[in-house]
Amino acid sequence: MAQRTLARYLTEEQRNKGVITGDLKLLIEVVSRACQAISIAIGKGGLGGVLGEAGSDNIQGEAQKKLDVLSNDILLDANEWGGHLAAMASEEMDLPHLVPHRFPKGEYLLTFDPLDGSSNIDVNVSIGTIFSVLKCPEGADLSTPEAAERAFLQPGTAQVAAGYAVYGPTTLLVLTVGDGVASFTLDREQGQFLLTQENMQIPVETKEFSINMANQRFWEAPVQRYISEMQAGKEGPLGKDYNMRWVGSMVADVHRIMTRGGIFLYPIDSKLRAQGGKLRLMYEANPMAMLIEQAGGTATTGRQRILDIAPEKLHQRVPVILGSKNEVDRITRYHAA
Ligand code: AHM
Ligand code: MG
Repeated sequence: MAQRTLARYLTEEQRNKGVITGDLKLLIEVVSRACQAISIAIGKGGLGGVLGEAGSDNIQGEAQKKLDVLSNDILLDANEWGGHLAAMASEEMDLPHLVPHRFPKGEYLLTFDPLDGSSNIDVNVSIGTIFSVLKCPEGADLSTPEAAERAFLQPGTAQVAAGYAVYGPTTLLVLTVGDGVASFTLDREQGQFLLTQENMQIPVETKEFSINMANQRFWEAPVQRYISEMQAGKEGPLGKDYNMRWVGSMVADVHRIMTRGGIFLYPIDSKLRAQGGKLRLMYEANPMAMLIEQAGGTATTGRQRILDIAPEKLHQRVPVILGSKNEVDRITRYHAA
């Protein structure tokens, strides 16, 4: 049987199932090509002069790596001329990027974290790109970047597509258009993504948790309780031994959960209280939550379904707990108790 490329998968979602429009298909193809370009740049590493600091800070006050800036530029350049987008927003830019007047404007909004897991770039550990697609509201004011921010402030339930690329031993694109989750592997010789898994499903039970234990002393009581119960293993109230994995790149940690289950937590803690959490809602938590739910998992702040949050600002941060349903449900109960 012929290999199913990403292009063919998307054409079938459009033509046979009517799940996506032609413009959304084009948008996702363009994003996938940008991810290929990012993958090539990452693969060159020290030989391509792409490692190290860029010498600038982003809106969150974090030092940008050269690859953060390069990946952001690749995504902007690839997406601004195709006529499928109204505006883009990124972790690396204070304000939305409007489509320049010389290009036609489309009906979609794209948000992305161009290179997630920045602290892992220079040490050759898996990193990724996360993206989310929204429809631009009718009559939205796109006259200035400041005004355009409002168009993006839609809950995660409004996303029409979400995905991530993970740049690991292989480069993968994991995608949902609201019709389950499919995973594509980059064939480097052909230069295209080929479908390698359809209908990804997260096991409901797990024996694996993912959290930065260095923050333990700052956690709230429900998280303290849940993690200590897992650490207590077979002899504890959960009656089984758990293992722990923390890559420190959300894409890699989430991809492991998409593949074999688990629970990922970047909860609120006393250190993060003022800023609301560590991970960003619009281009980290929301796209991951959509993918996780589409694969049968659950994603919450502990107190609210992530996809239901009404965003107040573009770079808003939120607590994130996601993964295997039964485990996420347990810690949600602990938050309610
Ligand atoms: P980034 O987008 O600047 O790379 O930050 C987000 C990353 C996530 O990928 C990861 O889960 C988390 O930050 C790791 O944080 P920590 O270094 O506190 O473990
Ligand atoms: Mg990130």
